[in-house]
Amino acid sequence: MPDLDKLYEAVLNGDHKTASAIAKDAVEAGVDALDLVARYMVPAMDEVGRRFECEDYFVPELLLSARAMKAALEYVRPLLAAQGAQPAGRVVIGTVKGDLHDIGKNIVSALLEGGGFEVTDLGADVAPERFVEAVHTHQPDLICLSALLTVTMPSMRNTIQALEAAGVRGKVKVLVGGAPVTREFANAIGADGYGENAAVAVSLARQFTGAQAA
Ligand code: B12
Repeated sequence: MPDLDKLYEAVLNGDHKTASAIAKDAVEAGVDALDLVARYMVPAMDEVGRRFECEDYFVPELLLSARAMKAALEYVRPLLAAQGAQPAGRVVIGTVKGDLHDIGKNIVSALLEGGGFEVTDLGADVAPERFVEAVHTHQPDLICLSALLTVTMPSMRNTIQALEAAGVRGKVKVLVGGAPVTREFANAIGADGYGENAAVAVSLARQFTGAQAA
């Protein structure tokens, strides 16, 4: 069994090779994927954020830690997805325009896949019109919007307005999330739901589609 505290340290220190190796060993040893993410990887990124705030870390360190997180997620993500069962509905997900943060969005996406949803991930920095286009192309039940910057939160409102203008708002439920997003903000912009983490995203998605828990 690998030492999982070293996974926390590897993400914190931006050591992508070690993060990837420990995640691979852990997955092979049968460690629960959600546990790996929730107990070691996300807390490491939280600490990265704390160090960034007090100027112990700068953008290069953020990038290295993000790379280590992604390297570890490569192994964990398929397992999160495999924890699911029946197709429960269709979801289009993306980080809104102007925002490049995609780690949380990727976790939400993987857990939704794990919850049995068919997920179309539009990536990061997604313009409102691309979400509208995706509604036409994929006919999702839900749209999930992620934002990590206070300055990109208005892009969530713009996206909802674009869905309204295109006449497709009534066809989809819109869930929003990301560290600066709050329930009050979600209500104010006319979203259907707000989730503070990926697990909540899955349970809300289930509520909206009437899907049963996997
Ligand atoms: C990693 C990181 C980066 C990386 C991103 C790499 C990547 N590929 O994602 C890089 C280095 C690129 C980066 C850049 C910048 N960053 Co940055 N970054 C972070 C950091 C440290 C971690 C974010 C993260 O991945 N967290 C881990 C994930 C798992 O958490 P999460 O995203 O919150 O997601 C969870 C929930 O929120 C929720 N969720 C997320 N999305 C959704 C969606 C739905 C629908 C639902 C229901 C739930 C949900 O579920 C997720 C899992 O449980 C945060 C600090 C922090 N603690 O948040 C700063 C932070 C977000 N960054 C910040 C800043 C300022 C920047 C820059 C402007 C820095 C600069 N000067 O250039 C740029 C902006 C670039 C851009 N245009 O987007 C600030 C934002 C401040 C603010 N209030 O706006 C933060 C808060 C750091 C700080 N304390 O100052 N950053």
